[in-house]
Amino acid sequence: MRIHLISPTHYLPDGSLHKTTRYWTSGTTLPYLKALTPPEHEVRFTDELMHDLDLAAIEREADVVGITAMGPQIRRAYDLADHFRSRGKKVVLGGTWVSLTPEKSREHADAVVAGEAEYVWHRVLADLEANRSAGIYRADRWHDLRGLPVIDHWTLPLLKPDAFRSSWLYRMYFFWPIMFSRGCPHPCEYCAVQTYYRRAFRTRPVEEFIDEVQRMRSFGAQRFLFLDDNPIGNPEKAKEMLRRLIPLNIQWVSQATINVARDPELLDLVARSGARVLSIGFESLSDESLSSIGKSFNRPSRYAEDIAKLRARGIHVIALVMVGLDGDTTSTFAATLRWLDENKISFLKLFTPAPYPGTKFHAEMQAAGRILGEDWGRYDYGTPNVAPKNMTPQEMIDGFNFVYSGFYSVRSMLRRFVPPPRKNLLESLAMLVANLKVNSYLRRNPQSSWGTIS
Ligand code: B12
Ligand code: SF4
Repeated sequence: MRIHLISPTHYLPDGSLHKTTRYWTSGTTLPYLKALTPPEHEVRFTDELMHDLDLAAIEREADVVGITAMGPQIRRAYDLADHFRSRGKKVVLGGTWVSLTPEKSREHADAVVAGEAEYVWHRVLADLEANRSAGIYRADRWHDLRGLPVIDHWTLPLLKPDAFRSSWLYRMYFFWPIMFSRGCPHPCEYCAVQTYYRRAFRTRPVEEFIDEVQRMRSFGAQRFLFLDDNPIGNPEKAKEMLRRLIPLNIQWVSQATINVARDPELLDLVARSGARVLSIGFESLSDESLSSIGKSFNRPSRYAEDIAKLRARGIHVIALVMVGLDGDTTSTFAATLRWLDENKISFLKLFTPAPYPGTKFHAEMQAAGRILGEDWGRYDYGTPNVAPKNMTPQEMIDGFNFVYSGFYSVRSMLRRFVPPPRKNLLESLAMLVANLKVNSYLRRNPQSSWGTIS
């Protein structure tokens, strides 16, 4: 069969499609699914974030259309699915959001893959080829992440191969995606990852991971993005991997929990293996807020010390912070901004709570009648989708804009970047440029709460 895989983009509030001409990394979902597809099928793919979909060509040439969706892409994914089905194509939906809402997704597709594709994709295709479908396909076990298919990295949908070969700046800008683990063992109640993987956490065999890094090094990859949600979920496995990474002399960025700073051996290995930037879900400075979302392990009283330890090793910290949680009041915003400045956070991503269906947080908010919006296309982290407890939704958005524009003001940048940390000066410069870009975006788009959406 001829298969066309699509990663849709999301709609902007005015109904247009969000597009970009350049991106600093790429997901691997589409080339990975292609590598997983039995060889008798022909596979093409399009990431709509950067490339326009040629609807007519897909209608003409494809037998099956496979669509992935994360976050607010889901609305566009359903629209595309309906479109292609109305043109007689067989449509399969999969990915993070689809896995949270398989029944709803089934209304828009001939087949739905809920969860990992490794054990079911070949069966879906065989069924569709035989003109049948079991509806929702869910593997009966998690994959052990051994012997994963090898992707063709030069086809990464958001990579510009020519720019990578010709431009020093682009080589600094682009982070090659790689994955060490899947899932996360923590219990945060709002988290899609926790719900999707049901808290199962697995790492790839270290040998296979290191082989992949070496393979990628051989074609010039130097800077890597770990796609992992929490690569230190099993600290001992992470240490084993990081020890092997040190001699490969790469630079990497990742998400991780703040626990990365609380284990001296782990922190030392993280720094020596080339970590440059870590995105850390602090979420809140309030113990009450953290306990309301099941993230008490964060312990705000230790944040300052933890961040100082990371910075002392030349690692920049991107803070992920939620606004309007149950322990927050309108005075929380000024305190948060002060804290971000004092701790010299390098970059900030703010989030209004998104009550993803299937999560415990969603169930609680629904039972309390606090869900404000069911338009999943607006689950973009900049829209009030949950009624806050101690403020109005408008106060939450005003507070969001206050923290966001305050953080990306020139005054705050001066406080946070002068003097820069002594190690990894070039990285500090790159972070400063990223701050300046958000500053300029905010001046052009006063509706800044949309600024955090990728
Ligand atoms: C890379 C990435 C991005 C990149 C690149 C995306 C791209 N277009 O290439 C960028 C930075 C742009 C991005 C943006 C966003 N992202 Co994102 N992203 C990821 C990340 C880190 C890795 C994705 C990946 O490549 N995984 C590797 C592949 C192999 O795994 P996979 O996608 O899960 O696919 C497997 C299965 O799910 C399944 N599958 C997936 N799709 C399909 C489709 C079909 C047809 C089939 C059969 C199977 C199938 O098969 C695969 C093999 O088992 C994930 C976290 C994660 N660990 O997965 C978050 C993640 C998916 N993103 C998330 C979110 C929220 C966002 C944003 C909304 C964030 C924001 N505020 O900006 C935006 C949304 C963008 C949009 N346009 O709407 C959430 C999704 C939550 C949810 N409920 O859906 C995740 C889970 C992160 C998180 N911790 O919450 N993202
Ligand atoms: S630590 Fe992060 S990835 Fe893990 S469950 Fe909590 S929010 Fe999700």
